[in-house]
Amino acid sequence: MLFEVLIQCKEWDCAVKNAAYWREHMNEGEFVYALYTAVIHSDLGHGIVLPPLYEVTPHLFTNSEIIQKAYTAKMTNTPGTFEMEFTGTKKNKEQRVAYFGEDIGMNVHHVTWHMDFPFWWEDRYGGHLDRKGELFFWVHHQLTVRFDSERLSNYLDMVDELQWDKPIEEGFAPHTIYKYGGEFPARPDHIHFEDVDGVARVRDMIIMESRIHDAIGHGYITDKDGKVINIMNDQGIDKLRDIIESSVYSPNVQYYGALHNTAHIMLGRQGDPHGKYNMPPGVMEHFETATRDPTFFRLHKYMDNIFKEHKYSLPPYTHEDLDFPGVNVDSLSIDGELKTYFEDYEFDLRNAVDSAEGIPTVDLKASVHRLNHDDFSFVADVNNNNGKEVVGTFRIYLCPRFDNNGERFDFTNGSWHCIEMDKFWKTLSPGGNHVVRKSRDSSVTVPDVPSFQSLIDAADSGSFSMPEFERSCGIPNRMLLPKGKKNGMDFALILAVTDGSYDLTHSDAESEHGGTHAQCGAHGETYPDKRPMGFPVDRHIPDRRVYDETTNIKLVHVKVYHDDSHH
Ligand SMILES: [Cu+2]
Repeated sequence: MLFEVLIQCKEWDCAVKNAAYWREHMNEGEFVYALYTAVIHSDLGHGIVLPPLYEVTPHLFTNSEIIQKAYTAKMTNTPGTFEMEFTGTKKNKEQRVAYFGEDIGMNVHHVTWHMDFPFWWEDRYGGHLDRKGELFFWVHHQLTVRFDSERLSNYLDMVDELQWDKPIEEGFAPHTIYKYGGEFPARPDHIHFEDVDGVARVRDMIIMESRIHDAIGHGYITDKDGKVINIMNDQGIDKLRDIIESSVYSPNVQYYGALHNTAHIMLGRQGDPHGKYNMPPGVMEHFETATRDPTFFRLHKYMDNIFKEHKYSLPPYTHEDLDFPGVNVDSLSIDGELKTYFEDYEFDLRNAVDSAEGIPTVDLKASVHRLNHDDFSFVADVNNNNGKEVVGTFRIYLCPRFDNNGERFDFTNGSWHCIEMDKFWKTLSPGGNHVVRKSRDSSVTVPDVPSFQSLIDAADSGSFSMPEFERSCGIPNRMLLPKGKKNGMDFALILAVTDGSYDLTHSDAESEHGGTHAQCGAHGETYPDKRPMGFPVDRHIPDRRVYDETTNIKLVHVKVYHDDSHH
């Protein structure tokens, strides 16, 4: 309702006065969600930098131990900084990778992605969101492969997919509390899925899943009038995702249901499936908190395998599909060292506690461990023998080479686990081109958002121009690299340079399209790249010689190191 009100405001006054009024009259979680989503999508929102959500609703980004300490500190008027530990103990091997699912910046990326591309979006709000379904596939695929890589660097097997008729292996004790409404419910290990009253039966989930497998097997979706929509093409993934999420873009929600959204609620309610204990919604039911629960990644592996089934049913790329005649990548290397480390970072907890007129403000902070890496550059020598300027699309991927048993991935399985590092366009002069691309400029990432207080200070000072922070969707730049190993973790680094005059949907080759387009799209515009997301490693590769013989694609081996001396 509030989003409808705000998005229909044509004047600043209308938006601000409604926001001020509803702030006093609505549930604060709903208010924040509606306001953020409206600022992102309204024309009136240009130039606004939204404060980091972990400082607006800290309850959803930190654990109950920290919140208790903050309450005590506030009541006793004692400022404090509280060190935040990741949920659980070392007895739980999943705890080794909790730094990823509980990373405050990664969670902001995930929430904001869902605000940029709401499942309930209708085009009457402000136009069609280009390739929303495919972006959903791609951003969650990337979270999945990234989590797997983090697991490998911590000597854990990659995630197994969730199955409705098998026990949910990992339990989860969230140690997270709502501001109003009690503790998030916990779930013990090895429980069997139960039907959830008022949501779905387990059988319904299996039926929905099999209808989707049928669509993939047939190569078409059936819309609500019985018309057939072909998915055996580049656009198939977009349509498939629309029916799985599902979004308002689904052509047949009656038949295909909403596998993804319902699965989140099913998982969130397994601690109290029949409402016997009056527990509030689980972490899986909020975008802010979902990735804290290891089953988030099981669920998304399950979804991801459905997409893989579709992608691998398409014909493999041929040499002609991949080739960029006259362009050779002669060398590919890294300037600097690929090195990760953990750092401590403080964020403000003042919004976690209540305040009132006349009560002094008390400085309250949480200190968290965050993954970071040294800056580096990708360096490539690209030869253009076309005798004229051409535009190249540069796609860079980093792919783990070995599984947790030290078994080397073959080309086709390994390529499905590739992590997107960057995508950009460059004009190539005739002859040799020495291309240097800084890690900080990656179109997959966003820089650290300034703190709420520094945004308030900037606004108070009257000079406020921070276009680089306007978008919060994107992997935090400090997390561009997956965690390495002390003695180096082995990756394949792949650069594919393809023909920009074919791929690029815009005319300006050197534009950065808002900086974070690879997984978040170019805001309000057509997705800049015509090719399927994940190209050219998104399909079955029965014969790797097709790639080896394509001179505009280069693969080299690199190692990512982890420095654990930092703290
Ligand atoms: Cu999600």
